[in-house]
Amino acid sequence: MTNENIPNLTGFDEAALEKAFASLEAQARESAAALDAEAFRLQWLGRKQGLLNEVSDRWLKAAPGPAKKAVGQRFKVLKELVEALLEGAGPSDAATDAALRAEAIDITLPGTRRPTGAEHPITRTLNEIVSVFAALGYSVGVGPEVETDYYNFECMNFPPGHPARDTQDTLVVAAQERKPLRDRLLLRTHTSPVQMRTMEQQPPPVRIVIPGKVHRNDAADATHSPIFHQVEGLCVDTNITFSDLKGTLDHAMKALFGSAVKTRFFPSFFPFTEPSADVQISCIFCGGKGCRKCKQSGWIELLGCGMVDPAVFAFAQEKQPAYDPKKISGFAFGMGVERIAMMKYGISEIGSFFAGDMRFLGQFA
Ligand code: 2U9
Repeated sequence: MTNENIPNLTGFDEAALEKAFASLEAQARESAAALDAEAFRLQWLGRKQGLLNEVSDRWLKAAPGPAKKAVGQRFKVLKELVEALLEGAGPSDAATDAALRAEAIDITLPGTRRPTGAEHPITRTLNEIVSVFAALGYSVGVGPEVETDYYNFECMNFPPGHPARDTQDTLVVAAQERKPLRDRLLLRTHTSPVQMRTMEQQPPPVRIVIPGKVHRNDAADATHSPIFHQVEGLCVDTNITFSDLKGTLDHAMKALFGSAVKTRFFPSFFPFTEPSADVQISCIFCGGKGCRKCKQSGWIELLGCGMVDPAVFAFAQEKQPAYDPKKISGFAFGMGVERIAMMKYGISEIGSFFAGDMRFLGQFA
């Protein structure tokens, strides 16, 4: 736009002034939108070539006496509009500099603190247990948390309708009723299905530990949670005896709780092992003298174990004939990770592991 855009006024009556100033206001708004602030300022407020000077010279000063006041008032409004548009116009280089300076990083301010995470106490305990067996040459296996009835129960020697199924408080997947029982889906109640899947994949010898999450429809209390973690182990080879089982678990408990710990084995029952045993360790709090933690007995029950039942090997044999109970034998064991972590860290509520309270978790950082 040049100064030729300022036409001569055709008259000084209200209507002519209204039309002339309205047109200028529209031009000012257009320019403000199109130009950066400095170009806009020069165009309208420039000392020599500025359009407002031109308007002042050609309209205001040229106005006849009686019209001067009306032109002057409208000129003042136009000038205020131009100044207001300048305030809000696109940034000049100088304005950009100022804005950047305002946003610049102040290197004298303290930095943003990003706290480092830490291993969850369950993960840590689980890894510790796994490491003890890894050092004995065991591999680590993983498998699905949603299992079939066959792998969770049937092949583990819980036949359909077996009362021991009830003791597992199983959470089942909905709408499975039309499938044959063996294919129905459920949340695994133990990690044993992974051992069976491993045997189906490879002939003996097998030495594996399976850490993982399991689910039971248990009411939550200080020591029970419907989700918890297990580490189970399986060793299958020729001539594996109950002595191998005792020696392995005695070593594992010493590695986990200190070399002074003793173990003892009591008869127990599991559908998948025969014979079965519960394992106690000498109380790690009182050294076996008797205290509140061990209910004055000097012993704490920590895990279960046994020799793999020939009926379980018979299921493995359907896919791997080498699991012939006449030729091989094996032991298995299982332990609850939460229970061990609670003992190791002196935690009284199992729910603390899953509540996500940073005051609890932060103690393990
Ligand atoms: C196969 C054969 C046998 C796994 C075993 C236990 C004993 C046991 C419990 C400990 C506390 C579960 O976490 S807990 O609630 N487990 O006592 N588990 S023997 O036996 C197997 C596994 C796989 C093929």
